[in-house]
Amino acid sequence: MDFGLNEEQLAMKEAARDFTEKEIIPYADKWDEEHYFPVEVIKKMGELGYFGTPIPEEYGGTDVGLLAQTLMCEEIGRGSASIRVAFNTQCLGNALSILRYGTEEQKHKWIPDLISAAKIGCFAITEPNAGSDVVALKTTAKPNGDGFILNGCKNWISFASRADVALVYAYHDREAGSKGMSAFIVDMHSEGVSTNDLDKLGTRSSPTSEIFFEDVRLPKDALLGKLGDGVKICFSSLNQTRLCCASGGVGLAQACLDAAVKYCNEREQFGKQVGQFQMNQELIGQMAARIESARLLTYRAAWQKDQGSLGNTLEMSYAKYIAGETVSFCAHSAMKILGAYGYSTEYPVARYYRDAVLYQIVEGTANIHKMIIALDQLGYRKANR
Ligand code: GRA
Repeated sequence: MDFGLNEEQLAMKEAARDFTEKEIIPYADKWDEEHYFPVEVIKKMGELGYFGTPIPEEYGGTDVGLLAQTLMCEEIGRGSASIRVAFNTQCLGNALSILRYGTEEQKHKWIPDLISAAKIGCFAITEPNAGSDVVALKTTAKPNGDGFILNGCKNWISFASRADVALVYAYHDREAGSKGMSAFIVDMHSEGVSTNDLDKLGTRSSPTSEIFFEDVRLPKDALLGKLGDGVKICFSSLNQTRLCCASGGVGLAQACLDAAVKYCNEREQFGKQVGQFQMNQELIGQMAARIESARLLTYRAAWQKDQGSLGNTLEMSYAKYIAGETVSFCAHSAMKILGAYGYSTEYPVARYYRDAVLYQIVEGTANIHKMIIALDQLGYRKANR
């Protein structure tokens, strides 16, 4: 067992930390307050190669793996939970799925532009009546002549209103049950596509939208994989995007701990630093131990993927679940330690608190991950398949 990171991984983590300190942290509260989506920062990250680490060089990537990306995602997530989402929209939910299931033509057409962020991506699974229950989605892509006609409505889609391309899951044949679902690469500038931004508690500098598809004509080569591969592509893609969520959660939890430690060492009450009080020490001790557990689970899941186990749903659920619980605990603890300074919008802890909740909701809620784990433990359904 080797817990060390290699030089390349350490250098990438360091570079992302530096980028976060200079390009994100000084502005993140203002962006959040103004609901501003800093697409120029995402494009810079693309140019720096942040999104191409699991992608072979022939498609513009660096092929250094998913653990390297996880380390960078953690650092970016420490600065902004909103910008962290770009690892999913540019790489894990889109480029990586096209790499695994696309034709040579599709790979060359879409992957380089997604990982360089020349084109902004999004992936559209969720619908008003299909959240945890993915196969309940209603969007259809009916075969028509040489292509398909897409109709339906998606909900809670990150970056949709700014996206150039979307990976959309829809039924080509409703009668065929889960075998009737397919995945489509959709040009978001096509006629019949419209979006509407939704307001939300946190991650306010990352747009989240509804998408409406009204008789959108899709060419034959919009189909990713084979007809009927939608469920397989969707769940295997979610198994990669959950990595970004887990590492983003670890990063934000670390930001909460950093803010709490700084405050404990600065603030004095009753004649001593507040870090001297055991009730605060109890919180700091718990935060640090929980973050380290979540981090190790997340790195292990990433490492397994780099060894070829992209279907590690069980280990991914451990990591995503624990990271979500940890960041929520840490945000709440930081708020307790900072008191009014945490509650004030002048300091980032209020933003951390609002953003932290997201990690128990997206990419499979905490309950969904507990269910995946429990069904596996009980022997009812194996998680890794
Ligand atoms: O038997 P079958 O041939 O019909 O196949 C079923 C099942 O075997 C079918 O899907 C198959 N399947 C899988 N196949 C491969 C299920 N899980 C997997 C898998 N891991 N690999 C339909 O199954 P079902 O009966 O509907 O579901 P289930 O098997 O009971 O699984 C349910 C479950 C709850 C686990 C699943 O639906 C699930 O994971 N739901 C959570 C959905 C989710 O994570 N949504 C996230 C949306 S995207 C998002 O949050 C973006 C955020 C952006 C950001 O901030 O990062």
